[in-house]
Amino acid sequence: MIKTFIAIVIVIVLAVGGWLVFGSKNSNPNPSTGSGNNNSSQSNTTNSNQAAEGKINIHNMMFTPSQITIAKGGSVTWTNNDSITHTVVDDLSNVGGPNSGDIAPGQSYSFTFEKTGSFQYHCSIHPSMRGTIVVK
Ligand SMILES: [Cu+2]
Repeated sequence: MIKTFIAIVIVIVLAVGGWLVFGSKNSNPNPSTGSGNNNSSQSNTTNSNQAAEGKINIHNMMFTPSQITIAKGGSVTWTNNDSITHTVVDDLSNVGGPNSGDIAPGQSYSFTFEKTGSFQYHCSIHPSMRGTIVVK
């Protein structure tokens, strides 16, 4: 009787083990499908030029590129590659947009955009220097 019982237990263990393997095989395609969906949404994000982060080069008295689109919650980093000091100041300076203060040559300034919208900014030292950050 004891041997029979042990044999039954072994069969049950094997069956459960097999079910776990079978179950894990079954559950694998679902996460794959899920990540496939994630991949396609990432592709859509790339196609619409929405990046989590943006980089803007300050050079020759210009912000390059002058307009970028980022995703909400993304940050933008301006790097001053000019030989003179510049700033990055939101045109509407009271809405919580970027306000860098002086960015010395070789220095960078980062700002995280938590709200959607179109943020136009300029250099307070050289008002002709202008740029736009679109946050979607
Ligand atoms: Cu400037």
